[in-house]
Amino acid sequence: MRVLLVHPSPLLYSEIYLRLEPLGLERVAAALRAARHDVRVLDLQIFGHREYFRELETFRPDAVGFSLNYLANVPEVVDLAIETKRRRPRCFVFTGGHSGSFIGPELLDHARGALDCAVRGEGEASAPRLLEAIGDPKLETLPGVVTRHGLGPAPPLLDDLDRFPPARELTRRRRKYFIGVLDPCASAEFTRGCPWDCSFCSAWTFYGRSYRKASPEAAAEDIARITEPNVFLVDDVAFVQAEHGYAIGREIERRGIRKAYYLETRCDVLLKNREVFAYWRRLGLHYMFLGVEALDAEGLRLHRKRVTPNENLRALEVARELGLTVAINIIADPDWDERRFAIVREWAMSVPEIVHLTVGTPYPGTETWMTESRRLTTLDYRLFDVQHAVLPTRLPLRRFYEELVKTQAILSRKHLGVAAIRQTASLALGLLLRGQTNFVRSIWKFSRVYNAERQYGDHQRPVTYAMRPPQAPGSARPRPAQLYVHVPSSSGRAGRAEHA
Ligand code: B12
Ligand code: SF4
Repeated sequence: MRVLLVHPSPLLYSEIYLRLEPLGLERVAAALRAARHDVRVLDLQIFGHREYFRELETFRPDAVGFSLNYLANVPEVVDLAIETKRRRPRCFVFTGGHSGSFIGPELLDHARGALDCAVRGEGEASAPRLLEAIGDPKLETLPGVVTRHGLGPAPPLLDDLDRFPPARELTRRRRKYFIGVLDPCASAEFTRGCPWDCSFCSAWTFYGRSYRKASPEAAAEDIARITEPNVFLVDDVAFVQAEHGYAIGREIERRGIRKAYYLETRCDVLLKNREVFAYWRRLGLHYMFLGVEALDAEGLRLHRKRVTPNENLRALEVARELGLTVAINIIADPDWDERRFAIVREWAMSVPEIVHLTVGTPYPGTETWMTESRRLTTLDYRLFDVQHAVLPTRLPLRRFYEELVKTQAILSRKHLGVAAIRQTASLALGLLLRGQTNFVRSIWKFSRVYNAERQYGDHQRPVTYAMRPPQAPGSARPRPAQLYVHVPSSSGRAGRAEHA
């Protein structure tokens, strides 16, 4: 069967700092190829819709699968599904991905028959089974498949993360993938899932709070196959198990691989496993993202981060001692007033780290989605991108955006401004000489993208597809299993028991 897998367009806000390869789609593509399908991947972060329609005509796919990791991409994907069915009525059209897994039935409603199904959870096992079942009523009862007849059983977890290494050869114009000065940059995955349970996050609910590891040999082999000099490790929390981090590192050393790495982890993990991060520093780790989220104990408690402000500060010190460039994230609550923004600005300017500010947003699949008692002020998917306020703001909305953008601009000037550029000038020049323009271009995009008037204006756009709001906002804390997409296997549970 000819299968076209499509990643939707980027959100402008994330494009400033990075653009990354669609690793999930590349893994699904590998599984479909193993089942002898003829697969192509099209990344609309790089190509336009015109290219998509050209693929429809020239490749003539029998099936098109869209990746829906992000809610903000829902309208685009629904529109593309409708147009695909109009042009190729016999083509089987489906979605998969993180956010899509939590809202399958509403996606099918929006598409009014143009989507044949939505796949919940990991795609490696489900997608081949799904394509095999096209035209057979048993499709409706497949694990992880949502059709207009309802939800099939919960999808099982992939038994072995080594099985389908990403089909990176299917993504074109790979020089477009970058994060900051890691330009160009590939992505890789060492582990999947997260043993913690933060209230605002759906990483743990998606994988049923399981935690799985690739074998050190397969992880190193995958890095060896990467041709780019830089690698973004997509693990939710890197090196939760120090031994696993060492084992991969030793395999990488044994193969003589030298790359620059970016990874994301928790402050308490960095404190506990400092030595493994020091080891990776020697292997090429340069940049680290730490989800600090809140500066005060009460904020951390509300997010259920299970760390203290003191641990967060100590972790920043450790990262500095290791010589890592660190970016951290703080969640701005829509309830913030001018004083709260000012406190964060002051703190952020007092530390050398890059500080990002995102807006607290209840997402389907998170605990907050059910427990948040404040009513959503919008049901526009496009505003669920952690850059817009979807809950009532204490300040008038326009003022809130002015404060947000002012804060982001001040924080960005720290690392994207002229003074900082001067420091990175030789680096930027080197990139330009190698024909890599992503980083340098990103510097100029900031004021075009972060603009209070524009963010406020985004709320006035007509809404074609409205989200289904939470059924009982402000309800009691749900049982974790009520939120899960995947029901963890016994090995997944073991991973959690050891490390939570
Ligand atoms: C890397 C990453 C990014 C990259 C995007 C890379 C890319 N082009 O795909 C960047 C940094 C740009 C990014 C940005 C954002 N991200 Co992000 N991101 C991740 C992260 C850490 C890893 C994704 C990944 O590669 N995983 C590994 C691959 C193998 O898994 P996967 O993509 O999920 O794919 C599997 C399944 O989903 C499924 N699947 C996926 N697509 C398809 C398609 C079909 C047809 C099928 C059948 C199956 C299928 O099968 C795959 C294999 O099992 C996840 C957390 C996570 N653990 O997933 C967060 C995550 C997805 N991001 C999140 C968010 C909120 C964002 C942002 C909105 C905010 C932000 N943090 O800046 C932005 C906006 C993104 C945008 N639209 O531009 C949230 C999503 C929350 C939600 N419910 O919507 C997550 C879960 C992080 C979190 N803990 O909250 N992100
Ligand atoms: S530790 Fe990170 S990935 Fe895990 S639940 Fe919390 S925010 Fe999500």
